[in-house]
Amino acid sequence: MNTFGQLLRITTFGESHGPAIGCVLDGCPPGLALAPEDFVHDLGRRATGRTRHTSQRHEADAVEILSGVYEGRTTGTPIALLIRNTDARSKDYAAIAQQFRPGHADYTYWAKYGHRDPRGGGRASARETTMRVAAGVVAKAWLRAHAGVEVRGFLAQIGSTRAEGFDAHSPDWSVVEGNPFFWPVADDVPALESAMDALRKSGDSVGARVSVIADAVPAGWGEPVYGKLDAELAAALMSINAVKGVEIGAGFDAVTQPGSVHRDVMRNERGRIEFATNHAGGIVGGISTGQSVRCSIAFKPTSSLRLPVESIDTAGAAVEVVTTGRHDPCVGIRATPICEAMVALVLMDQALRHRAQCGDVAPVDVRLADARKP
Ligand code: EPS
Repeated sequence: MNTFGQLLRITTFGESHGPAIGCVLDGCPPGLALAPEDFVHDLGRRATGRTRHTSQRHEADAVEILSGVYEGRTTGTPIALLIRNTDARSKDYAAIAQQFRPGHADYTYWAKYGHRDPRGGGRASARETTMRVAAGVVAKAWLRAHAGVEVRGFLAQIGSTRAEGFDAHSPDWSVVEGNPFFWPVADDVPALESAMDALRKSGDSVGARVSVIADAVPAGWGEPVYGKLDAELAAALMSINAVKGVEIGAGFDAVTQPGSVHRDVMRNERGRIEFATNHAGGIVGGISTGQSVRCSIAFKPTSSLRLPVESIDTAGAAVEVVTTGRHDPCVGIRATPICEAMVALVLMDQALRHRAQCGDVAPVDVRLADARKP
């Protein structure tokens, strides 16, 4: 299962220390403008080695478009993208090749396959997320051109520090993009930098929570039973390495909200449907409501630590594991563009499916607007 999506199918391939990583996107409609430069911004937001707060592996992450684009536009044939790995340091992994890092996929890959590439985490490495972001660039561009949809995210929490005192439904995106953490409150950034410096020196790691908002999603995207929009978002987001939880809208807070609070009251504002709140996260019955689609994603603390820990090796012998690779003290810090990409890919797939089934049916809000206008 290295492929997901239905009308838009994404396959990623490659290992962290192999010659290259890549993806194939099948099902993108023709005519979308696409050039290698379009990938630079989002890949740079995700990349290692751009600030002192992430892994210091330096990869250019330059995308080669191998197919599916002619004279700067997609042709409707599979889009193949490739990035060559240039800064792998495989000797860092020699000592732990037969050992299991607690909390890492080392053990489960070995238990399942018996034979694995341990260098840089192999296929279980965060390096794999590069191609999700590359594919997401295409989805974001199509969503913007097709429906004016914007998918953006921010970091809502690092460890026990929560972002507070800002509009979580509509953050100031220039603040989010203006610091190395995608943090929505500018005044907090100096303290976060100090905390991350101290954490890095300690050798330990923390988790984080990312929030993603997709604005201008029209009503009607999603499937009512199997293939619900929220179910597919949750599956796609849970497929990102290190993700341990996904919430849609109010998420687990819905447990304590009375129904009278949780329901998002609707009214007709001069022919347009408006909702007083968005506890549903823009999805009801598996189908988008026309409000912003909102989700939150929990990342566990990085499992590769230079702090020694007792474990076992592939022969079952007790060992002390020390990891010497170039690791992130908090993988969640550069996860915002990864989560945005997964949301965009799911939305584009659902948009294509909606168009395939209902493309010749007028949008409900237009009919309502016409019916209620004086
Ligand atoms: C990773 C381990 C490190 C990170 C890597 C993810 O690999 P290495 O030890 O080879 O530097 O640098 O992240 C990336 C290379 C990337 O592009 O995200 C891991 O175990 O997940």
